[in-house]
Amino acid sequence: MNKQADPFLVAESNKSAGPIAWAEVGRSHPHESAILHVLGEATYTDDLPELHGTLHAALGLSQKAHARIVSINFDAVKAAPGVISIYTASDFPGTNDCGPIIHDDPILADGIVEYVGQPIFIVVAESHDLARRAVRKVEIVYEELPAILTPVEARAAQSFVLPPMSLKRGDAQQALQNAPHRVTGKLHVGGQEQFYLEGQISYAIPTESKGIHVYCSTQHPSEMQHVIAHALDIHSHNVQVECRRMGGGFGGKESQSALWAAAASLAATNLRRPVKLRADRDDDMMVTGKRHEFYYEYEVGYDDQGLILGAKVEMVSRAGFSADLSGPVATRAVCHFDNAYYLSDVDIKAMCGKTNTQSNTAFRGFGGPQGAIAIEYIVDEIARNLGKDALDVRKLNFYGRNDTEGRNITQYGQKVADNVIHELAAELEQSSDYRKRRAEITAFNAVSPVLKKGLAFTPHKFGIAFNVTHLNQAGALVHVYVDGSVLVNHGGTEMGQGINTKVAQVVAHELGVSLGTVRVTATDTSKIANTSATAASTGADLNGKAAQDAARQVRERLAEFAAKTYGGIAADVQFYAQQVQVNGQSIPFADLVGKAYLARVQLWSDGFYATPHLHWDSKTMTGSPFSYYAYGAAVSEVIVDTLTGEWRLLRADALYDAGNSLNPAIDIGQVEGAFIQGMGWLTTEELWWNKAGKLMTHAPSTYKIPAISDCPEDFRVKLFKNRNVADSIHRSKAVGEPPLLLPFSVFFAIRDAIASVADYKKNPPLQAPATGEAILKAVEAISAG
Ligand code: MTE
Ligand code: LUZ
Ligand code: MOS
Repeated sequence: MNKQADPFLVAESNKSAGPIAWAEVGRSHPHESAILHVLGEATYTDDLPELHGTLHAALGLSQKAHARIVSINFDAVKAAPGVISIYTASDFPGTNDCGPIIHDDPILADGIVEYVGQPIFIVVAESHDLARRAVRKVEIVYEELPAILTPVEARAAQSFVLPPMSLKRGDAQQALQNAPHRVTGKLHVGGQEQFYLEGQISYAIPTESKGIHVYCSTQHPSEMQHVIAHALDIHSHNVQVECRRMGGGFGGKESQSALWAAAASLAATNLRRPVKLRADRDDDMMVTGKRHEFYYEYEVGYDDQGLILGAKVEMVSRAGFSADLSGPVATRAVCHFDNAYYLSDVDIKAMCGKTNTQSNTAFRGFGGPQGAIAIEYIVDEIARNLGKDALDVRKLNFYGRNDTEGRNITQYGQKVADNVIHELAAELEQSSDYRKRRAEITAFNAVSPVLKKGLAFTPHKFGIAFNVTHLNQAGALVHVYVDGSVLVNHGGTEMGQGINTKVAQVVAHELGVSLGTVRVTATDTSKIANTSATAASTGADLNGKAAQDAARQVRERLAEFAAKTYGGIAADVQFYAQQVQVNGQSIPFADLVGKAYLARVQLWSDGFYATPHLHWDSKTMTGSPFSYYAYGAAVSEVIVDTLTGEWRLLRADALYDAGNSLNPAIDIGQVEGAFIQGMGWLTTEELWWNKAGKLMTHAPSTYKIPAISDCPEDFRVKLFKNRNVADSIHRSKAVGEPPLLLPFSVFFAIRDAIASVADYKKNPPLQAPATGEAILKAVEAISAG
């Protein structure tokens, strides 16, 4: 992998030169837990020392996709070794529900089961192993009901978890009629398992007077607190939820950690003993929701150059049996159907198909990738129909650069005020040698009958902010201790993405101290109240701003104290390189803090941030839901064996707009990770349910995520030099989700390689994931006749 020179190291070596050169943000600091990760010393929930008397739970799961439970016989479960107790839906003193928005999501099935894998009961036993063995001994009599197993079936039956959504601008029908050319088609894009390395887990410890302390691997401690409080019918102030870190979340622990947290809490409260519930991989995959699979039908009109004149699309997602976050996911899909392209006349419909399968949920990109891949598929077809290079058609359709150029209002009415896709694409086209390699590949394919190479360039534009406006808020606490060391707590959660490192950098920078003196503690609902999920890529944006606000208040008090003590005015006091510059004197930060304490200056503060200028009308699907856009593009080159369907990614170049990156090393890591994860989604990761609705790909033996050997040997990831137009934290941009769209280029490179079989004259009907089987089918389809 190519490492780019770190421009920020220059500033680092200069750091005694003064406040201009000194910086703790914008530098490639290692992840705050990097050493612990490598040594295996980072504490995950299951690594916490267990309290004396800890018991272990396991869940009993439905074997039917849709059925009425006629009877349950627990005799053999009760008689199994080590079993302490069993709980069912009726044992919740409060509401048996963990739905994050709509309350249609039972924690334990009550009378009716709606998918294979749905939890029905909890068994508590003396060990994890005994609990797991005992649950299997249950005898359940079901009366089977008709099941809906695919989104297409759901649409046919008008079975939806929410009313369908619609967004129209202009007159798509008229535009289609007037267009010189039209393309129509269908596309199917599969779902994806989050496959966090650490599975779902909660460890619930009863505390005095109805209290409960829950250690939970979750992106959303406050939501866990609410669900537990409602389920147990106690106040939120009785519930403390804590998460030091997750071994990955990827959206899968935004809402769906709640079931495990509530189940463990119910058992712990009843037994007055600590209870741990840890899912093994198969149970985790059988129970929890995944990325939404989407099915699209589209009709698009375009001119001789490939300019899109009108577009109609209908999308239906696999929501699963309950709503969960399917509504906001579909909304984000609708708001990303444009991707980087201006669509003057559009008619978009989105439906959340209710199916008797796992309730699908957040996964990196949150519907954005599903919206954008549809238009990319269409643009790819337009280019092939016109015999043009797809990059040229893409560029032609890009949003306008500015007001003068126009073409800069999205289909939902937000102005694209920060467009850099033209410059970014031009830079990548150059640095990747796109044109030269295109010619080489065409020449290679002409003489290679079986092995075919493919190349594709795909751009993205991704809206940053929760599309549910009120979620765009965050809080933080900054404590400066008398010795000058700093402790930070914020509402975000660490899932490996480096939020704690970034927030610590922001605080260190604000106080002018080195990163080493700042420590970030576990996320805890008793410290910051009413937090949003760490999601929508906004973690560092929101919590960074909140922590900066808190640190600024402490600094201002210190500046005032310094001016009072040493002379001069507070506004002139500077904090950098562990020193405080006041009235011509340089005082070590820790010395000033010690003196301020004796003078009874408050050395800690809270901070708060709410993203400004956001609004959204969900009825008309219009407004300005995003704070800004993050742009990127990638070029991928593949080689495909058209006889076996095997393929390799030979080289990938990615350019990502992280604004003024807070930490270039972490951001490059995020881009690399998202790229490979997205590549898995579109290629090898296939979710497959059998005719009875049972997910058969529920372990790594049958569900193939990318391995290190699937990463391209030649992987060139760079950050685009930019500065956020929006007033984000140090003008950086979010990085968590958007780069998941970069490996669209892998999928379209595979499609390009397949197209060469028919001399680039036909559109291969390649569906995602492009498994070996899907590739062979597409080759066969265009080879015939
Ligand atoms: N990176 C790692 N290592 N592990 C994760 O679970 N989740 C992704 C992304 N990057 C994830 C990750 C998702 S889905 C989101 S929304 C963002 O991180 C959340 O973190 P941030 O907002 O702080 O970037
Ligand atoms: N919207 C969004 C959401 O854009 N991203 C999210 O993760 C999310 N989560 C809950 C509700 N809306
Ligand atoms: Mo990320 S899907 O917003 O947790």
